[in-house]
Amino acid sequence: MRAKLLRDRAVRVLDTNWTGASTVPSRTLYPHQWSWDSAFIAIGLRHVSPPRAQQELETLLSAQWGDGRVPHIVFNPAVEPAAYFPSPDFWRSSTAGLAAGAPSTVQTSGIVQPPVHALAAWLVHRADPELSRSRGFLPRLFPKLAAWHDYLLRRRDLHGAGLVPVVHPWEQGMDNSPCWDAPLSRVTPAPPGTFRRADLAHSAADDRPTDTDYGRYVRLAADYRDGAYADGPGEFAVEDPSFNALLAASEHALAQIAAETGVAGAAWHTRAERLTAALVRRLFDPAAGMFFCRDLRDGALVPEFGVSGLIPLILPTLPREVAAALVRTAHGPHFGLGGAVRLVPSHDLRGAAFDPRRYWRGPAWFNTNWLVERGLRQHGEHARAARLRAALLDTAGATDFAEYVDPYTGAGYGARGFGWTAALTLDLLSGARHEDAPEAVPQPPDVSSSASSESPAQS
Ligand code: 2M8
Repeated sequence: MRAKLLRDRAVRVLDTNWTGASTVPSRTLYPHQWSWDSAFIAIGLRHVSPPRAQQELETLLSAQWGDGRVPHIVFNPAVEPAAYFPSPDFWRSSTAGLAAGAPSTVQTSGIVQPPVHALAAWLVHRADPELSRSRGFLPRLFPKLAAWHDYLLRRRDLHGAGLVPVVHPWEQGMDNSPCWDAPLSRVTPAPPGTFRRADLAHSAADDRPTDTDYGRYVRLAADYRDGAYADGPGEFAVEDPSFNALLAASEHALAQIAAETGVAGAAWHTRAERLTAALVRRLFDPAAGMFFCRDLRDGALVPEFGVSGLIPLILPTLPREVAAALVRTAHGPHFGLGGAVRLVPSHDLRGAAFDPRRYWRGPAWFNTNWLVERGLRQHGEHARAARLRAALLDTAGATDFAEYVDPYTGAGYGARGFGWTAALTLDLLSGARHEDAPEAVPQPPDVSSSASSESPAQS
């Protein structure tokens, strides 16, 4: 009965946030369509309305740029520009993004977010394969998803190291993480009077990034825009474990999507394996038992324990000792899972920068916890996964689907009625999700060679 009530409440949140073609993360703080939010939202929506889950992804991908990038925000023209900053007149996608193939019919941002979409598309398909086939869902999405991954692997991997760097903290999604402090400190902030934040109208300043950091976000985005969104060496370039792990997981999903549409999928599995190998080679620190970010400006690892470093656990063929180390780290003093905390914090409990309520500097988020839960199941840690699942469901219900929570007390912060919190609650509640239990994929013949950005479609 409690589960039924929680489900009904989560469905209501998604109904409230539905605009007719997609779902906003929050009616107040985030009144447009966000890229990785929509992927997580589709993963939950599939249990309630597979057609809407399909439409969620289709709407996002209809705003894809000609060069393959999927923008991090698709703006709703019916929303007042002042409701969110940076607004369309900051990004100027249809003019500044012309050379990169930005659409002319819709306004978008020009940066990206983590590529969770192929994974979401595959899970949405699995929820109702008949409907999916009758609508030609995967055949229509497949070329777009393939172009999206090709953009990341070909245009972004400027160093040929086999991983995709992010060029703005907003691209990685954990915007204010202490992992960005050192690489961001080199960026000269845009002067305070040159932009007007909209976020502080809806949340406490103490919970949000500082004005100086906001000035740096604005500077980086404006420079990228003023260079016509061309990818080249910029002031900020960081290889991040979570972004690349999600790409690898989505490459595995793309292999399955390819096979479903009648195309041999092995090449995408191979590319996923190369990403997995590059992640371990470049970002795993065996002594720390943790993945760290690598700052490409100085080439050094950033030794901060952010939750991003636990996300590679979702990868099916992570070496056994690496997966075991991550499970230990998640349950050790830095993250406290199974002990001091209810949910995995976004940052090191012992770190100097830890703050249990400031945005991405300590609070627990539901999407990252959902990924850790999935990773624990992936590597056979079912009892631990079940405990985390129970804590997620309790906390989502008790906080009215908060955007994020204090990892110790579970007190809710940020927006309420938050899209992915409600959606992932639905996913965790659904018995059917176990049909989608992560599976080991066949080991491709050669995973040892260095990464290649060659498109499987062309090989
Ligand atoms: C937050 O990011 C936006 C910028 O993209 C913001 O702070 O205004 C992040 O939590 C991000 O991961 C999320 O996708 C977005 C919308 O929920 O909000």
